[in-house]
Amino acid sequence: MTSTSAPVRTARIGPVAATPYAWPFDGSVDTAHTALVCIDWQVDFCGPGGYVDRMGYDIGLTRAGLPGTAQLLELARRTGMLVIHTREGHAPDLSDLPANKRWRSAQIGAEIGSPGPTGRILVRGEPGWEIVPEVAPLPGEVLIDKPGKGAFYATQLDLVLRTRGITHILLTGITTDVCVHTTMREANDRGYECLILSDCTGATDPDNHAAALHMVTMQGGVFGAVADSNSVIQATTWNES
Ligand code: C5J
Repeated sequence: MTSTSAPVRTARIGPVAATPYAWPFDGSVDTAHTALVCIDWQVDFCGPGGYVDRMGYDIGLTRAGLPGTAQLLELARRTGMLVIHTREGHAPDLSDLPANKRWRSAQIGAEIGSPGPTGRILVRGEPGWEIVPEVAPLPGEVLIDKPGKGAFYATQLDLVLRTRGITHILLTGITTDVCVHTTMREANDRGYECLILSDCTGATDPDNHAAALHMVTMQGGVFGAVADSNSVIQATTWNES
């Protein structure tokens, strides 16, 4: 049987103009070994009536990274990168919701599991848990459902990355200082070479966004490096076919 789908032409990324070093550390990487990880672009974190909105934070801040992420998604799909989307959420019976996480969310008036304008907050299958249309997954892209902040904890992410031969990771998503940072730290400890995209992320507090990016640049790039989406696009060149 012959396949009807044309093979995707791959490209190389790097060196990317990044801080504190030109990314990646090893000069460049084939897109076949690179994953674009899109973290928690869910209504609950950037849509009206969702969790972040219910806590009283400005969803304009968490939505700020959507155009840059859409731009990188287009690049990733065109050049054969592995595209991974994550979703934070809990089982409808809340059996995977730690009591302290539930209690804290109640303190700020947005108890996880309680009903609201976008369904039950942070519950799998509810409208608020879905990824927003601007960066929605395409059929065949990997979806990782996680109960916590880091995308490696209690998920199959590491297995998926290793099975697909991924060594380098581009990080987008929300929020910069919480789920994106936790995931970047987890990935870095596992040996993945990480780049966080400043214009493809956002936090509920602008100073926290800036501080989270700044932290990455310490110690020669303690968790990897920081760049923007245009720098990645400019540093991408097609492989000879
Ligand atoms: C938070 C996340 N902030 N996706 N989750 O609770 O960053």
